[in-house]
Amino acid sequence: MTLKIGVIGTGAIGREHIKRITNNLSGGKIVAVTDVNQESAKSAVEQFSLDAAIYPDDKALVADANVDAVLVTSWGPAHEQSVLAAIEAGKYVFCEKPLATTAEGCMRIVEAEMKHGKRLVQVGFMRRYDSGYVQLKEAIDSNYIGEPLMIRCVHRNPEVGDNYTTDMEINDTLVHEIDVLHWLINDDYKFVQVAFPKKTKRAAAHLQDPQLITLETNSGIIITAEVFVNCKYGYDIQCEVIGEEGVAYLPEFSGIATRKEAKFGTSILMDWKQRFIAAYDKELQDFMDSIKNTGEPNGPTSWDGYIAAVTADACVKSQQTGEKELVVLADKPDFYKN
Ligand code: NAI
Ligand code: NAD
Ligand code: ISE
Repeated sequence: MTLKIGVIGTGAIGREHIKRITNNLSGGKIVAVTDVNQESAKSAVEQFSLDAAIYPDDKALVADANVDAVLVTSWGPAHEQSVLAAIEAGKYVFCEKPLATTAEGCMRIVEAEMKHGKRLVQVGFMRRYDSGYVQLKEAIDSNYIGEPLMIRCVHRNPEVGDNYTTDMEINDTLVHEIDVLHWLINDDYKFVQVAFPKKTKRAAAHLQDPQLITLETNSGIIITAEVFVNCKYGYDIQCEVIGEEGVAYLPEFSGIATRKEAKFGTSILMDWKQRFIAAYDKELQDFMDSIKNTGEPNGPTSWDGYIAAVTADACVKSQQTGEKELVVLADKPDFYKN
């Protein structure tokens, strides 16, 4: 069975996903596209020589009987409407993060999915498919480093555009750590606090960069996460889990090492597209395979999207108050318990 996919949002990651589904993965075919910028939708069809219908908006695309599943890769504030339309039509959805930009929006999606009666939605938290994070999880789950006590992580981008704002350091960037870390340690967040260190001269006037976020879990694990999106030198993701019996590190992205002109070195990537390329492949392959084999997607759920949104909201509140803020989650419905 080939899963026939409609794409909503043919920008940067929309095209990356179209390319991998069309050229690298098996079991899926792009049959429809839309973008608020219709020229972008047309040019994506041309760029990848797709045999795909071009629709004026998400509703028309979702209504196409030929579309089995929807890939939502528009900008964050547009996600909720497209995901709800797909659930209403009983279609599968792979939605890039964030699931919705508010906790209330995520809850509306959770409720719509539960009303539908089976899982339809997978959220694009691809780090859970990255082999480095999978190895870290194995080290924790097998008790190799004992009880985790603290985690230190770093999320650095070389630069961002002018439309990137202070809250996006949380909603757009830290959101990956928010998701992958609670999965890694199987714990939920209780308190968060955001501090603003000295600002880099490279950040736009309106942007507070870097930021230092502290997350405290129910069991008392303390996580410190640095987000620095104008670090200039590269795309750098680090994670160190300090346990009672030892310490585990996320592997560095491996490239060749060189010795030249009295220096020994390896390169650092510049682009998120490359750093998690294998994880993006795996998450989408898993989405298509699990629908084919079990009738439901298997990856991060709408509930994971909700947890990320509630935690991000508390961080954004702390950006404004400077205080430690409580993370208040609703009780997890049985529907999302494995
Ligand atoms: P982008 O700005 O390159 O592309 C977004 C596209 O969506 C644009 O073509 C825009 O015209 C279109 N669009 C916006 N609103 C729309 C609507 N209502 N209906 C249809 N099309 C609409 O953005 P980019 O970088 O591709 O990001 C898209 C999404 O992917 C974001 O949610 C972002 O957070 C996520 N993302 C995830 C990454 C990951 O590592 N998982 C990496 C990069 C982006
Ligand atoms: P982008 O701006 O390059 O592309 C977004 C596209 O969506 C644009 O073409 C825009 O015209 C279109 N669009 C916006 N609103 C729309 C709507 N209502 N209907 C249809 N099209 C609409 O952005 P991007 O970098 O591709 O990011 C897109 C999404 O992917 C974001 O949610 C982002 O957070 C996510 N993202 C995830 C990762 C990741 O590592 N998982 C990386 C990058 C982006
Ligand atoms: C982008 O949207 C992503 O998801 C990338 O993974 C992240 O590193 C970047 O900061 C975001 O803007």
